[in-house]
Amino acid sequence: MSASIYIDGKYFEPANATVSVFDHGFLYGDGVFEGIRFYNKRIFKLNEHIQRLFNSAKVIMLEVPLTADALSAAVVTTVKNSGLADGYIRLIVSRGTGDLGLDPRKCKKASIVIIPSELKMYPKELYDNGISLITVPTRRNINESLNPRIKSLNYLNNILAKIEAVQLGYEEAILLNHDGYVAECTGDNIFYVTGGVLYTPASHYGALKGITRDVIIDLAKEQHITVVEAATTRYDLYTADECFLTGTGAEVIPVAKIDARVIGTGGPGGMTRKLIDAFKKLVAREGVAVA
Ligand code: PXG
Repeated sequence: MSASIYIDGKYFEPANATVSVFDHGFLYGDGVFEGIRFYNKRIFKLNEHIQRLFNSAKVIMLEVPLTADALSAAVVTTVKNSGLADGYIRLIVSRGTGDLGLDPRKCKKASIVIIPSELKMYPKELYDNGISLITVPTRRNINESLNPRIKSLNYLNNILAKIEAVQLGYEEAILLNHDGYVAECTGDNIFYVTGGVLYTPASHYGALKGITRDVIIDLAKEQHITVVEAATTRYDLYTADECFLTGTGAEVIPVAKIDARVIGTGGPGGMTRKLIDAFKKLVAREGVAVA
């Protein structure tokens, strides 16, 4: 790959794209990030990702050293420089370089990193036949300690859940919140269909307000499907007719089994297929052009 990783206004070859060991993103997970996709040289929902990044930064009292417009322009230029037509971008704002103490006042300026990369997805077989999920012991962070709506660099909660799922032989985990309601998966939101109605856990139950989630809600409404952001129990998932996950990485992936219960027919259901179809059409035509 050519020189293509953006760090604080300069571009670096991947091998030379390094940050300080005193960066508080590294020392403490003190920062925020976004994962963004581009399709055919169009960056999907760029403005929404930038807005969510600024919201995350605001909540952790981190000043982003560029305006939203300048940051968007940097993302566009980085994608352009990469030469990739389809791919994935990791946009990171860390508290910046400080000292070994956790006091963020030592970090004089936040640091911005933009990494373009090739697409990465689950294996095709899972899109065709559905993924199997397992509920894991690790609970989602409570809103009052680290609100899951903040897309922070501190992903240990999700990583522990991922480790637990992988050790049990599963690719993805369901995290419950502190009260035992379904929150989301480690890097995806969850939807389910019962009686023709589309449900997803409301974000205050411990879910990131996913951008793909918002897109699916809008696409469903366009198709006159009733969408309910609900309190969700595992019972609701086990007895659903259909279930699928959404996320920038996974896009839309059908769920076949949850905790060894077959969901509906065990393969992608009719509403899931229709929404995947509509999603594919949308990403092909929408997005901020890179050209
Ligand atoms: N929940 C969590 C906890 C996430 O991190 C989503 C839901 C889906 O949100 P979007 O806005 O993407 O529809 C996410 C985001 C990756 C990767 O590399 C993906 C995410 C986070 C970190 C890494 O696949 N997904």
